[in-house]
Amino acid sequence: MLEINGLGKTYGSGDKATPAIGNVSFRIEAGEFATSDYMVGRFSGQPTLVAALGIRGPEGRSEGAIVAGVDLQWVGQLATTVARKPGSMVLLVDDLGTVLAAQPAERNWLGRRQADQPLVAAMLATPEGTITTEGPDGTRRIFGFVRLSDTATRLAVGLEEADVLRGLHREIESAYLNLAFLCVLVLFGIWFGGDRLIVRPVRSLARTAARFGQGNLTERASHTAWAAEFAPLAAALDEMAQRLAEREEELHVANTHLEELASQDGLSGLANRRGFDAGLRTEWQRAAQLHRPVGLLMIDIDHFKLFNDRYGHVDGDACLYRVGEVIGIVAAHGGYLAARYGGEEFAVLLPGCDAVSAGAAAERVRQDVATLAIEHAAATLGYVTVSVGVAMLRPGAGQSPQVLVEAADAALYAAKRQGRNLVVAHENAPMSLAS
Ligand code: GH3
Ligand code: MG
Ligand code: MG
Repeated sequence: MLEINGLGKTYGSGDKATPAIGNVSFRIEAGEFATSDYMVGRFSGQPTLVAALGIRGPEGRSEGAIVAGVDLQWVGQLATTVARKPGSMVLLVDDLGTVLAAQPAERNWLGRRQADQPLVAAMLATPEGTITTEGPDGTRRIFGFVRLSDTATRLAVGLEEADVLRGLHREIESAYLNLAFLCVLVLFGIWFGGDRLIVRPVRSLARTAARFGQGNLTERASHTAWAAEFAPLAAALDEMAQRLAEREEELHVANTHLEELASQDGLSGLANRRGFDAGLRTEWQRAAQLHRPVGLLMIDIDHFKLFNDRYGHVDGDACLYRVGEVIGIVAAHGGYLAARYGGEEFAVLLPGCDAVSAGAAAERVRQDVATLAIEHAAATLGYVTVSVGVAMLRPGAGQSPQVLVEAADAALYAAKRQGRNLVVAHENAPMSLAS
């Protein structure tokens, strides 16, 4: 054990005596190192520490000590450097809680033991840590502290809490602003991308599909350049349009065929009553517009009931067919419309025909049927004949084509009354006909 007597105080390992400025003494073993409390140098007036190291002699006994005064001014300068930030504080305390240095300098703390202060107590309690508390100037700061290695001193650096929080708030605000900007950017991207890449193509395809629906089947969706995702849809639409167009064509052909069938007489192959009525309506209107007459022949087989009774219905049908054939040939020759009006009665519509031509066609029919010489034993002449009524009318305003039919019927009735196998013109038909 080595005792160094200085100015009345003794320091050594385990010695916790309160230091008195100007008085220092150490009691240390050889090889031991000890430091004094904070003092203010008598001559320099600067904060000072005294450090001592026990020296071991050749026989292992304590023989002396190295004692040195440590000028703590550098600590103050270091603190000044660290504490350049406005509102910050640097504090250096020894292991007894004595404030060795403080920046800014706090006279009421400097050189005094402040072990009871929350900050100093925390610095003494653990080798390093943080604490938010009030410093000697009453300002709340966030302190970080650490025990300096190989010494008993602790250094604390504090930043003004309000300042730190202000900075934090600024950073949080800035982070929120960045986030909001990013969100706007992403939303804009989604809107722009969604509109360009999805909404517009879908609308365009919908328009094309709508045009298909309106019957415009010649359009093709694939004529537009589509994104890869929409190309199959466009191709499918085109295929659908193609199929629809084909179906429409088939339907049109079928309808035309049906229309023809619906207007044709199955036995004679001539137009049936429906076809005749439609032709008559059309020709009647055209004649009204062109101010020209329409001619009509009504042809009826004479004594056909007797024919059926004698030769049977099948032969009756065959007779109807042959008579119809003759009428068809005469009509085709003049560009007229021949029809089976009903039963054994035929009609020939003669649009834009003059009286002479109408009379000639009627006579031709009568003669050609007679020339067929179809046996009809029950008839006066012994073969099949027809009677023909001829009418020719110029459509009056609002006049129905039925008047033409009635006129031709009346002429036919007259031919029957006058003995059959005759051509008779209606009284309004201005023509002279052989009877
Ligand atoms: P008229 O000289 O006055 O015309 O005497 P008609 O016997 O020819 O006239 P009527 O009206 O008395 O008889 C018409 C006959 O035509 C009755 C019917 O048996 C026959 N007939 C009508 N349609 C057909 C048919 O499609 N096939 C057959 N075989 N006969 C039919
Ligand atoms: Mg008849
Ligand atoms: Mg008859």
